[in-house]
Order: sequence, then C-alpha cells, then structure tokens
Amino acid sequence: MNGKARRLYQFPLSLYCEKTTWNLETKGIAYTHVNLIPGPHILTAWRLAGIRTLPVLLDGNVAVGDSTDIALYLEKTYPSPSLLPAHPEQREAVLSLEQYFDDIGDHVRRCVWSLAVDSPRVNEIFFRGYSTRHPALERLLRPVLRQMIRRTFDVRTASVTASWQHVMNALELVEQRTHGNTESYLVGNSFTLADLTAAAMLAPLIGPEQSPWPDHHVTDGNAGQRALFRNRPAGEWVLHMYQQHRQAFRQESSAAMP
Ligand SMILES: N[C@@H](CCC(=O)N[C@@H](CS)C(=O)NCC(=O)O)C(=O)O
Repeated sequence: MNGKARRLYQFPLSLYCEKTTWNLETKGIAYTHVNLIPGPHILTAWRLAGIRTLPVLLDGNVAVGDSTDIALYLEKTYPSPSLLPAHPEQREAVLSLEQYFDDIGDHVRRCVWSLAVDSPRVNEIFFRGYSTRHPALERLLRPVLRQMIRRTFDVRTASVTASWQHVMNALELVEQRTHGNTESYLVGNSFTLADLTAAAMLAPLIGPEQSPWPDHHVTDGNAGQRALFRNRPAGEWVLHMYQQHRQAFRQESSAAMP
C-alpha cells in the first residue's frame, strides 16, 4: 500500500459504495470510510480519480473510481480470497452478470426514491450516516431536496414504471440461475463478485439487517414493497447472501469532507 492511507470516499447510503465496502470486507482489507456531501463530492472525486461519482478508493498513491473498476483493481492487487473464478468460462459469466446487476443499481435507486421522496422523513433518509446534521435547516430545505432527488434520479412516472420492470427481470434472473434455491450461487459453487453485486444492488428493496437499509430505516411506502419481495425466492436469496457473507454494517469513520 506504499505506507500511505487506504480510504474509501463514499456516500453512507449509496448502493455502489455498499458494493465496494462489502468487496473490501470480503477480502479482509483494512480501510477508513470518508463520507462526502453530495454536490461538493465532485471536487474530491474529480481531483482523485477524474470522475464525478462515488465510490472512489484511495490505496496509497493509487486512486480508483467506479465500483467495478475498484473490484477489478482489488482482484489484481489483493488476489486472495478471490471473487473471480479461475475457469475462463465461469470468469466470463461472473463478469457479465456483474455488469448486468451493476446497471440494475440505477433502476433500484429510482424505484426506492419513488417510494421515499414524498415521505416527511425524506431529509432524514437522505442525510442518514453523516456525523453533522442540521435538522431545522433540513426541514426548511425539504421541498428543494425533493426537487433535487426527482431530477437527479429521474423520478418520473414513465421512468419509474420502466425501472420496476428492469427490477422484476433482475429478480427473475436470480431465480432462474439459482433454481429458486436460496443457498445456490449465480455461477459455480462459491460466492463471487456476481453474487456480491446482485445482492448489494437489490438490497435496498429487500432490507437485510446487515445492510445500510434495515427495516427501521425505511418509510411505510417501502414496507409493503419489501414484504412482497421477501416472499420471493430472489428476496430470500438476497437475505441469505447477506447473512452468510456480509458482516454487520458499520461506519468506521463518518468525517464529512468536501
Ligand atoms: N457505475 C458507477 C456508479 C456510481 C454512482 O452512480 N454513484 C452515485 C452514488 S450511488 C454518485 O456518485 N452520484 C453522484 C453524481 O452522479 O454526481 C459505479 O459502479 O461506481
């Protein structure tokens, strides 16, 4: 690590940051979280990795952005335990599923916000995980925050309907590949980057206890949807992957820095 710090720049409730957190944890790699404020985060992400989004991993002198690129970097730099099979065909299958579920993340985010954006707790949900909070100011800015969420995540009826369809397809794919067996893996007989990505991307709709989105964090709108999804094999599969492969969610550090 070149004797320097290893840091994960993130948003506390981002599903892509959750994916990288789980990735680092599975590999047993020590690091600190740095929580950034949405908006000003761009300055840091751009300076470090030349991108606008989080997560960004700083590993000594090396900065890597994008959760998939980070996963590939980690595989190369810290090969054991590996999350990619050695067999070329299986490896190809894992990488292609990883990409598919990574893209599903955008749809999941839109669907979840469509359920939460009108909640009176929208500010609480958006800013959860930050060490410094200003409840009175947040309440005042609630209408602006709602507008910003709708615009950023394209929470319009047509887009939301299309995204729910993508989500349903993703749940079906999990069920097909695992034959409805909650203990099976998407490729081969062991936990891979495909399982990690699929479970992390679908988790905000399912709410595993070990994830950043347990039940006590969600609004009533989400509760009905969660119950529905948990009754499906794909929902049970996500819960099982979290139980078996993810330690309890925790924030090592919550310093908010631009
Ligand atoms: N494909 C990217 C997606 C990352 C992403 O969309 N991150 C969101 C947070 S969940 C973000 O940084 N959004 C802020 C922005 O777009 O300005 C990855 O896998 O890292």
